[in-house]
Amino acid sequence: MLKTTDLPPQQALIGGGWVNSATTLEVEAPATGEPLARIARCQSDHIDAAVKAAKQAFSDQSGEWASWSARRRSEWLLRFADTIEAHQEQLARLECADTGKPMTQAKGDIGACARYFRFYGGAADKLHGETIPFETDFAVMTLREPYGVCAQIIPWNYPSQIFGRCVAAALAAGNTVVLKPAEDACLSVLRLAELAVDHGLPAGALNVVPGLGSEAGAALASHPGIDHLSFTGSPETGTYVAQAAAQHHVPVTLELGGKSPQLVFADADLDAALPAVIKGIIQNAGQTCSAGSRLLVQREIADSVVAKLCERFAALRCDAGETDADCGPLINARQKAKLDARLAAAEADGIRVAAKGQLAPNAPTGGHFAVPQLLTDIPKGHAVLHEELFGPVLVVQVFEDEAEALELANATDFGLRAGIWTRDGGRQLRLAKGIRSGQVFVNNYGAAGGIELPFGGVGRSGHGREKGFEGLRSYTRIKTVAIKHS
Ligand code: TXE
Repeated sequence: MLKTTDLPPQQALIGGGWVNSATTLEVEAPATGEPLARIARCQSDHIDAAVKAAKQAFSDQSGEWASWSARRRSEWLLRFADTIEAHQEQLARLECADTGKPMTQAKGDIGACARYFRFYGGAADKLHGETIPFETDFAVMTLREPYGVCAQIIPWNYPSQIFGRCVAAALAAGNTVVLKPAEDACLSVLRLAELAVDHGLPAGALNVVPGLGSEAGAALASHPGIDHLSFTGSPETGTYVAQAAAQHHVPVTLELGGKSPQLVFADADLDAALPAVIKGIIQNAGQTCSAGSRLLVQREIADSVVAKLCERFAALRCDAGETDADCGPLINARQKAKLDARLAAAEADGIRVAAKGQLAPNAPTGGHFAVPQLLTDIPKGHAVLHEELFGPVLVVQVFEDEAEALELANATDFGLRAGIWTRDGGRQLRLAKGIRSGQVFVNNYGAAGGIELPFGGVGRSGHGREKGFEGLRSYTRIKTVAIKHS
C-alpha cells in the first residue's frame, strides 16, 4: 500500500529547486477513481524558466554540469542506477498506485529504469566520432556533440521506464533536459527527479515541468530555446508537436504507438507462442505502444489455437494493481469510454467476442477496468484491425500461407513491432525482411524488455530511435572538422 511519505513534491523542478505553481491538478488512482495526489500545473512562465535553466547548465562552462567530463557523467549515471534500485519498493508502490498496473509489472518497470541508467552510464564514455581518410594534407574528423536542451514529452503508460529511456540517454550524451510528464501519471517521475537532485545531479541538468498537454506540453514543444524534442504518445499529438518544433527547425524523435502483429504458423512451438501472445496483449492492460494486438494464425491450427486462447482468456482476472492480478485498470475514464465505444461498434458490426476475462470478485468499485477480450470473425479492413485500441483486446485473423501472412501483417499504417512464430529458418528471414516495422522478434516477443535493443517505428508509429546505443547516438549530432596541415 502507498504511504504518504512515498509521495513526491507537488511542485516543478526548475534549475535544481522545487518551484510552486499557482494552481495544481488532481491525480486519481485508476483502480478506484479516487484522488491520489496533486501535482503542479505548469504554465508557459515555468517552461520559460526551465528552458533557461537547462540552457544555462548546458552552456555555462564555469557551471557544474557543463564541466563534467564523459567519465564523470558515466560515474554519476552508474551510481544513480544503484540509487533507483535501493528505492525500488517505494518507487514501485507509487507506479502501481498511479498507473494501476500490477505490482510485479511496476517493480519490473523500476528495474528497467535502473537498467537504462546503468546501460547509458556504461556507454557515456564510449561514444566517439570518426577520422575520415581524405587528401594527404588534411586531417578530417567527426565530433559527436550533444544537442543542448532536450525537451521530452512522455506519456502515462510507462512513466518510470520512459523517464529512464529518455533522460539517461540525453544526460549520458551531455545534454540537459526539460521533461513534461503526463498529467495522468507522473508521481514516480517526480520522485526519481527528487532522488537525482538529492544524489548530486548538478542544478539545471534535469528540469521537470508537470502540467496539462495543452498548456505545459504545447509551450515546451513550441519553445524557441529547445534544441531537440523527443515525444512519446498519440499520433495526433505527435503530429502537432512535430509541427510546433518545426517552426524553430528543432529535430524530433516521435514514438507513436502501433497495431503490432504476432504471426503464428502451423509449425510453431505453441507452448512458447501462446503464453507470449497472451502476455503481449494483457501486459499493462494492453496500454503498451508495442502490444501484440493482432494475432495472425495459420488456417491448419486456427481452430485449436483459438480454442486454447479462449480457455486462457476466460481465466484472466482484473483487479487493483496491489493484488497482482492479470490486468489492472485502464488509466482513466476517457480511455475506458473510448475503448468501450470501439468495442460496441465492433459488436454491432457482427464481430464475435470469442472469450472474455472477468473482474475479480473483490475488485474496487469506481475503477476503470476493462476485461481482456478475444475478437474473431472480423471482416477484412474493419477498424478494429487497424486502430490502436489501447486495451487488453486481441483481434484474430486467419491466413493460408506465408504470402497472405505478410500481406495481413503489413495492412496497417503503423509499424512498431512484429512477432514471428515458426521453425522454418528461411521463412523467419523472409518475413523479418518483408515486415514493415521497427522491430521484428522471431520465436519471442520483445526480448524480455530488451533495453539494449534500438526501438522505434515506421509510418504512423513515428520515426527516430530510442533505447540501445542507437538511442544514445540520437541524442547527439555530428560536427565535421577538416584541418589542412601543410
Ligand atoms: O495521448 P497524448 P493520450 C496513444 C493511445 C491512446 C492515445 C491517447 O492510443 O489511446 O494515444 O492518449 C502530452 N502539446 N498513446 O491522450 O495526448 C500529454 O500531456 C504537447 C500511445 O494520453 O499523446 C502527455 O504528456 N504535449 C502512447 C503526452 O503528450 C501534449 C502512450 C501524451 O499524451 C499535447 C500514450 C499538446 N497539445 C498514448 N497534448 C505510446 N506511444 O506508448 C497532450 N500532450
